[in-house]
Amino acid sequence: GARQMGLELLCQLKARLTVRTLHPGEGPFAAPEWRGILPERDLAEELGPLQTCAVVSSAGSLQKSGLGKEIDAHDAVLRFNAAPTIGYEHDVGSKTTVRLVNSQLMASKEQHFLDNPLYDSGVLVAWDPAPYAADLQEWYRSPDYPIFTQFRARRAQHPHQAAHILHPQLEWELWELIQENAAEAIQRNPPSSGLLGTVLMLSLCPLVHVYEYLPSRRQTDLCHYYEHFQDAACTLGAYHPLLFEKNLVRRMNRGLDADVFQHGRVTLPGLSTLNC
Ligand code: NCC
Repeated sequence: GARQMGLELLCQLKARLTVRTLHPGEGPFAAPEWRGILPERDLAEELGPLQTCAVVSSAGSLQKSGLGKEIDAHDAVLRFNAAPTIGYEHDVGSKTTVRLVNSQLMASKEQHFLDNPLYDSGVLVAWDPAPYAADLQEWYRSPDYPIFTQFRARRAQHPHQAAHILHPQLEWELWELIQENAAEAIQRNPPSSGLLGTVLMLSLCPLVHVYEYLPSRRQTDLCHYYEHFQDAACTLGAYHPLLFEKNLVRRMNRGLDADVFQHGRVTLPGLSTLNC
């Protein structure tokens, strides 16, 4: 039945995905300008043992959710890009354990990635849309946005904050899985930060709740809970194959459909708990 299919999907994730950050000294990161830049410890060591993790999408439908307390009760909370907590605690909580940022944001003048205090809490994990099937060298030569210079600049200004770069192999491994499980050809762009962050937490945590990635009854055209900007593409996708990603997560959900509808909450078992 449907639940069995969901477990099979999760097992495919576990068997096929490379969920890790870059190690010091590998490939192009052996160059002298990278000395001391990439962390010696991986994310799992950095965060210590975790039982429950929350992934908080940036969707406008988090407004008036009242989910803040529930979100903060998790051992670790992952947030995305420029999503703030100050002023939005009631709906999204105040704890930030990991912040996943895309390279477009890192390079954008308006976002002030190097000095906005928004980026000071938690461990940063940076990612960039790598060319399809590229190796590290090829990606290093032509990232989508200047992730590498920005990452080094951030490390120089904040030497005590842990910061990682996501291994880009994950993007296209996930994309292949999304494509195999879709009924039509999807756009050849990497998955959204939302799915990457969810999979990252599935690799670190035995129990993961994802909030407002699958839209609840509060679904709205409001793009983000923290901005007056309306665009249905934020929820359904344009560049990212969002609709297809979300369909995959819907099938993997172990929680009730009513929890999605009422609370925007998806429940997923961590990859380490699966007996595949
Ligand atoms: O908007 P964004 O995403 O930062 O949102 C983070 C993740 O939350 C989920 N989401 C968001 C809004 C919404 N209405 N529904 C949702 O489900 C998505 O899973 C999304 O990934 C990104 O994925 O990195 C993205 O980043 C923004 C933008 O670069 C950053 O916010 C920085 O300003 C992209 N927006 C634009 O390029 C204009 C967005 O396409 C993807």
